[in-house]
Amino acid sequence: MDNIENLTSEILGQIEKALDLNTLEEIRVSALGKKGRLTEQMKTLGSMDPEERKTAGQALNVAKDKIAGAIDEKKIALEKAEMDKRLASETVDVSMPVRPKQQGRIHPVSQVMEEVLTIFAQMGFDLAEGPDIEDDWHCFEALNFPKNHPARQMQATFFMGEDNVLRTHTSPVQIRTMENKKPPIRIVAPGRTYRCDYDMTHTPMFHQIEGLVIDKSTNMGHLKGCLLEFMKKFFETDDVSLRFRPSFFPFTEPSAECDVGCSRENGEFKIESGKGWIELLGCGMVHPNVLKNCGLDPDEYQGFAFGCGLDRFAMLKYGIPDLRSFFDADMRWMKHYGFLPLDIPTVTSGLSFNAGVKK
Ligand code: 2NM
Repeated sequence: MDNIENLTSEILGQIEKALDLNTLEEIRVSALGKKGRLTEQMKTLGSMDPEERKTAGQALNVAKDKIAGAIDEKKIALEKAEMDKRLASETVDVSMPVRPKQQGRIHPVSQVMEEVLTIFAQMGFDLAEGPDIEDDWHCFEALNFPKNHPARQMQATFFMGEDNVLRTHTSPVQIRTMENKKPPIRIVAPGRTYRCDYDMTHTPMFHQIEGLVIDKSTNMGHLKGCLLEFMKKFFETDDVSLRFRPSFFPFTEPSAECDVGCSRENGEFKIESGKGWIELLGCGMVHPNVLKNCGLDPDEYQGFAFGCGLDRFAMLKYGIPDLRSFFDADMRWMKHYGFLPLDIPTVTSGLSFNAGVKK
């Protein structure tokens, strides 16, 4: 008996001192496992006489319960300690900065591209894209350019071998769309365009966006409403007036140039009605020849198209004077005119809520 009590207190002592769950499990196996010290004691009961077996059996059962109970208690305590330790090591300091100070910036053209696409997407336009290298058919012929048109000449267009050119506008994307899709069509085609030109307001690569809407009764009223809606959203003011002047493009008839009301006071340029005008884009009703070239019947379908330079929109909205600086990759310029990567434009937040914020 003495034996069992000694053994019990020895094992309880070990349990008490156990520092982790593995050690505790080892103690349990060595005491209560198949070959454990208490289990071995149980095996000796068979050889005892009945009286002795009864007392020894009871004592062993009491010892087993005590040890099992102590192990369970210790296990809970150790598990809690381990969890506390893990929680302490995994805490997050919510007052720490999310990330180091941003160095990179979003280019004003990318910013304006996002803004413009966000607005047109909300107005129900699909996005259409096409290749930068085009063939003569999609870039000129299908668009009703006469063979001798100056835009086709060497000094205006970059030629890429026999039949291929760098697209001079994104209109080929509209041609491809009309060739492949039955109206109703409502798309915008943004992208890089190329012309042999370089000064304050022209770079050999620039960005355009063109729009195209084709249906059975689409008319110039729709064009005007569409552009007015767009200008209000883009320039973030309701005080927008538009003026349409007759113009000429081979691919539209009638054609118009669209001006938007603006003021230039104290060196500040502002979009508002009733003062001056600035030319913003070209537009018109798609020429019947263009519709025919794309396999559409001009007696069944008609529609409007417009096109404008995104770089120009960026210059006007964010007050950037020289177009050439757009493509200098000058980090100081980017720090001044660029946008922070996490400020993504949405129509509801005000597209340029981050403009002018100190960075
Ligand atoms: C402009 C001005 C006016 C235009 C026309 C077409 C097409 F393919 F439908 F005929 N695409 N884009 C267009 C019309 C482009 O840019 C100044």
